[in-house]
Amino acid sequence: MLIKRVDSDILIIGGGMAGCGAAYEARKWGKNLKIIIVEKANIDRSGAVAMGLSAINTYLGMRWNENTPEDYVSYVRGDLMGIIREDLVYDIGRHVDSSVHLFEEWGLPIVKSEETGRYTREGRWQVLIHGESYKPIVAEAAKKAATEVINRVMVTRLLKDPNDPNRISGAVGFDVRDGSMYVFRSKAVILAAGGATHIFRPRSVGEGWGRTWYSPWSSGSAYGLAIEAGAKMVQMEIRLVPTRFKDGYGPVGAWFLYIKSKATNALGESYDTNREKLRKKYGKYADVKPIPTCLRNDLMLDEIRQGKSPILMHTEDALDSRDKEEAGWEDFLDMTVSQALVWASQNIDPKEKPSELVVTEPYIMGSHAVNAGTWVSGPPGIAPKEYSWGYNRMTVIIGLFAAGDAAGGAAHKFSSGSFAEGRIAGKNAVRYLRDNNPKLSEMDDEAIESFKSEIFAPFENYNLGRSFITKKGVVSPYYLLPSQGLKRLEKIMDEYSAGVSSDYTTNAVAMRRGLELLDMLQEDLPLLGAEDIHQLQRAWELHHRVMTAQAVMRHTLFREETRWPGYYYRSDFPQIDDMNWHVFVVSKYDSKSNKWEFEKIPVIHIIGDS
Ligand code: SFD
Ligand code: AMP
Repeated sequence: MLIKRVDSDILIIGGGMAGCGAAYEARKWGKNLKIIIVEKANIDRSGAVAMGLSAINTYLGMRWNENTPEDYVSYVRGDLMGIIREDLVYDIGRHVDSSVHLFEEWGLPIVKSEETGRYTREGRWQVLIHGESYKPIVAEAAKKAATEVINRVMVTRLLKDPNDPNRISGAVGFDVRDGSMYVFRSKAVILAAGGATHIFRPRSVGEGWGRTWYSPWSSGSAYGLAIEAGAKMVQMEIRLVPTRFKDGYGPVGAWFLYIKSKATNALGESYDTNREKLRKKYGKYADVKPIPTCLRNDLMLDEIRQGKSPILMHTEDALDSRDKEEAGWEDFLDMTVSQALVWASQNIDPKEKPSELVVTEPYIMGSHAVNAGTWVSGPPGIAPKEYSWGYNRMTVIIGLFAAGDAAGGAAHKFSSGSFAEGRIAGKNAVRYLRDNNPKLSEMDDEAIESFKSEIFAPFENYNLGRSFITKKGVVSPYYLLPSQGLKRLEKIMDEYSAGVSSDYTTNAVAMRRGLELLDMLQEDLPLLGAEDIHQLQRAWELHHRVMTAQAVMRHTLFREETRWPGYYYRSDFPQIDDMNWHVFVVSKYDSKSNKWEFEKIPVIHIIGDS
């Protein structure tokens, strides 16, 4: 077994949008630092932007006086039903435009008006791009900035200083191609390992099981790693349930905002702007503009519950020009090719026929219309003292920073905001190193040996148990295969934590039972078996997903209200309860005692309505 040791000043875990931003900015401020990116795939096409995107969803347009950071905070606060870290959102708002300008400088084609020279707006916050190659373009800059990009290495665990259990000291993982072990020692670590899919059972079944809207390789590592290290987590109860084109999971933003396509129920009635209906149930939240994403779902779910499905997107009425037709196809060919394939394979010409819409299974993320993730310190001068204990974007673990999906509290970052937040984390990691001059921690051979046994235990289990297998090598009384564990996880979350099959609804009794089952699954994780390195990666992805799911279910149980109707409902607390729950739910897991602690932290409004 080859053990590779890598020491660095800054270790960036995950080379997606946030990780690339972190490397770029850390290099700018730390010219001589050793900056390593460790990425489980290949940075050129890794993460949620791997396939490309057709829009940049967060661009304020400050140089043309289109929006201010205050406007942006007001928008994000409205969409999240009031629960955001305004300091973090403001910070992204004031920095995001410059990141988009960098992308353009690096070669990303942004669609522009020939008359004004301005970027063409998809909507108030979004600009259109020809973005099939978005990720390779951004990766190029990160590769130039980093001392080294170590591709195909999955991080399994964060390490802390043996003499200071609240200080980060590195990470361990393994090469997903040759199986060697990696031991990283680093003075600072930036966690940028993306969001989580396949926590909940997807709508897709059978051979399409892997098909989800958010990338299937977003395996919750950012959350699993942080939770096990003892970081505080916030908003893990909120889950993104986006409206999508059925089966191909094509996004709807460009269709609603740019192409101006309309959706109706099966009877041809429009339903998605009915504020009166919302007002009766959710009071003042019905008047937020635009209607919050979760409430748009609520309206759609209402139609479906009344038997008025399918919900139809009337592309046939909207594609009335060559420009719109091209934009419609490019939307999918740039970022969700599967939807174009659904059209081709099902003989759907969008100029002729409407397409079905659905609300998807839930995803755990920190960058779309939700804000799950680590609880991070805010920007000096803006963050109130309750949100400020250290360097900007540092978690409660000293020297551990987070950005993108990994960092909680700030929603609507999308690709550009995640990159911008990575830059903020990168700059502040350099500042932390300069101010504190931390040393690399000692690591003895015994410790490395024990991490090695932990990482490769699924091989051991497989080799010991394989002679007892039944059913053509699939079922063993001595081990659990990763896909079996994943199906178990998805079923538990789907049925007990408000997934699709429980109509996005749960209650305390259901969740307590769900937690019993989740604990049993967790007890079984040391028995995972892996026949090869690929399965070893699946085993560790499952491990991180289960930790993520623990946080999701426990947070959902703790928040006794229905804050985001349309994302999930608590049947035992069906109302929005501002008196008691206009707060953040923050958790901390202690891996030694296997105990979770919860606290309520106030939501402090620092930016007025614009
Ligand atoms: O409209 C480990 N997103 C969109 N953003 C936009 O700006 N415009 C759009 O049009 C967008 N749309 C969209 C989007 C995503 C997807 C999948 C589709 C459509 C189909 C959202 C953005 O993509 C998203 O907000 C950012 O990418 C988030 O950035 P970040 O850095 O937080 O996550 P990442 O890019 O997925 O990167 C994570 C990286 O970590 C790696 N990794 N590496 C080592 N060890 C481990 N254990 C690891 N675990 C993970 C990953 O491989 C990855 O590289 S629309 O539909 O919303
Ligand atoms: P989506 O394609 O659903 O991921 O959305 C892309 C962008 O458009 C995001 O910024 C969404 O918040 C926004 N968006 C999508 N649908 C609507 C809508 N009906 N009204 C307002 N904004 C929307």
